[in-house]
Amino acid sequence: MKNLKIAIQKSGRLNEKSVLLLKNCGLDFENYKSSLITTVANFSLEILFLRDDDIPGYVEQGIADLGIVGENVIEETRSQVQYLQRLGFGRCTLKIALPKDSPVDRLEDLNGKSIATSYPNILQNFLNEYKIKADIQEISGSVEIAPGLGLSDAICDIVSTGGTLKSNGLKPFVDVASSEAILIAREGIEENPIICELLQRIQSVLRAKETKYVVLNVEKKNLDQITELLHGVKSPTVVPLAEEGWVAVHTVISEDDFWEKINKLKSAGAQGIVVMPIEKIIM
Ligand code: PRT
Ligand code: ZN
Repeated sequence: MKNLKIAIQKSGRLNEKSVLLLKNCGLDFENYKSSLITTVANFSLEILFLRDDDIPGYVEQGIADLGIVGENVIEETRSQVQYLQRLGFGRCTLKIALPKDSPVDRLEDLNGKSIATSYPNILQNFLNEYKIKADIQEISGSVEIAPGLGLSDAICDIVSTGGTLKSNGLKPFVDVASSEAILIAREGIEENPIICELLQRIQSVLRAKETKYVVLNVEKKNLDQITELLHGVKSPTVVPLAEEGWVAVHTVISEDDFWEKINKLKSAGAQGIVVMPIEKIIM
């Protein structure tokens, strides 16, 4: 059978986490910085290393079967691809930002103003939705310096920590879109058994990342209260301890409400709580 191809970013913000995700799925490959393509030794897959902007187009045209790329790039290129899985990294927000002393106060104040961006399509959709007529200045990089140069009244750019806006005398004004890395596939290929297998592995890695393995000791008289607080993969495993009247409880806790749950367990009498990372959860 012909190998499938997955396109990931060659270098940049998504490269390292894309490579790590695939390696955590048990795929054995060399991450050659210099080559465009590498073969996975133990899975029917080749990896293409590309500029992120090219990935949705390659997948749409079927040059690659799968891709890992930011939602912002997929939406901007308006590519017809399937969203297979949100991957939880590369999170950022596309925002309109203004110079600190800008008179713009409400969204309508953007009428007649110019906005510099590398995301003209997403921005145009947003402005259409709110019936705002602004002048979009498309520039390919360093968007944040446009207002200072007198090129525009505002910018629309990716923000993650907000540090870049701040150091350029800009303030966030409104969120246009949020984004994270997405596993995409070309239309009609989702049923392929190799893709199903890879997707299952990816989902088990993602599930494991969202959870922690917890072992704690508790006196038997407090066990009911503890098990009530825990709803793990199934019910918790309870093992007797050498000390009479005590048990060890093994369970899985989600990352979301982790500290809240740990504090409740402590209040309910849990002691010697050990927390461990989980590599994979196979359902
Ligand atoms: O070379 P190639 O074309 O492949 O990469 P690139 O330079 O176009 O993209 P890259 O590597 O910078 O980003 C890849 C993807 O990461 C983006 O498409 C987003 O989906 C996602 N991402 C997450 C970000 C950021 N966070 C981010 N902070 N992409 C860009 N930024 C930039 C932003 O443009 C701005 O200049 O970081 C600056 C703002 O960051 P803060 O932290 O100061 O707010
Ligand atoms: Zn790019």
